[in-house]
Amino acid sequence: VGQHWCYLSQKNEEPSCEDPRSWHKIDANCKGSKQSPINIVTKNVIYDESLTPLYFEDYDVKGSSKWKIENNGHTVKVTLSTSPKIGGGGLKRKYKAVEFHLHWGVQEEQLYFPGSEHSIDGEKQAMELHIVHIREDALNLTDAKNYRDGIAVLAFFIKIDEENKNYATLISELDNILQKGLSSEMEPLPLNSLLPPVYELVKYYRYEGSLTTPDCHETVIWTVFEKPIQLSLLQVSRFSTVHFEGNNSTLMSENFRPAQFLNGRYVYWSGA
Ligand code: B30
Ligand code: ZN
Repeated sequence: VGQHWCYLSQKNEEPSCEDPRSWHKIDANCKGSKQSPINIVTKNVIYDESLTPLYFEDYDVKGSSKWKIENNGHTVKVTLSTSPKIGGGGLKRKYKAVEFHLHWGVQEEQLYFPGSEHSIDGEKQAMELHIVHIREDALNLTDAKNYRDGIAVLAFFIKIDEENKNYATLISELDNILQKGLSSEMEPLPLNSLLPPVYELVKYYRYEGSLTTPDCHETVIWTVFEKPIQLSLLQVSRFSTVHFEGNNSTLMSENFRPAQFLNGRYVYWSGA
């Protein structure tokens, strides 16, 4: 069995790594029947009136302890120092946010090839932000995996549009984590400052899936919001200045898993 997993964009540099087509060799979960991400086909979604607006608790609180931003070799990940919470929206319990990270595409000349993980009617967006939440009573992600309803990820599309000044601090930190294993302490932000305004978050899709990287753990409660976050092309392109490995390695780009089969699952929609 190969030693570690990678994205397709890393194969040139590391021909022996396991790309998404062979992640099942790393962990059999990855060939399960409830995998993520998926392409959401809007004509097939089921309107569900129980999918009321989520509530966001302490998402507006700027903690006093620093956030840890790191390059872990497959994404840029920020570990939170406070525990903003979500509930409602058809969730049967409260969940606390532990980290967020992003997935993105690649820029060639003035063109940006989208790198979101989820897509809607086959359309991908430039990037995707994942806020990873675990059950309130779970100690960490590993502990949360012991429960069938242990993990809830909020997914936000990022679309190229106007500059978003609320991302300036985060993006300026990228210079400190250009190589795998590097991390930096950053000034915390209110989490909601990175998201569209809450009244724009009433329309979302809900389905049961998995983590999108090995171990591809099922089950994860996915919430995919319709309203995208907006960043400028310059801001989006800054994420690809970090490397997958060392200084001379491939630039981190196209760090997404392709869409997985639905295998009879339903996707629910909160409605207009
Ligand atoms: S995602 O939101 O489905 N993309 C993990 C969390 C969320 C997603 C995928 C994976 C996760 O925490 N995985 C296990 C831990 N990772 C740790 C890490 O931060 O770096 C271990 C690993 O992959 O094997 Cu790399
Ligand atoms: Zn993710």
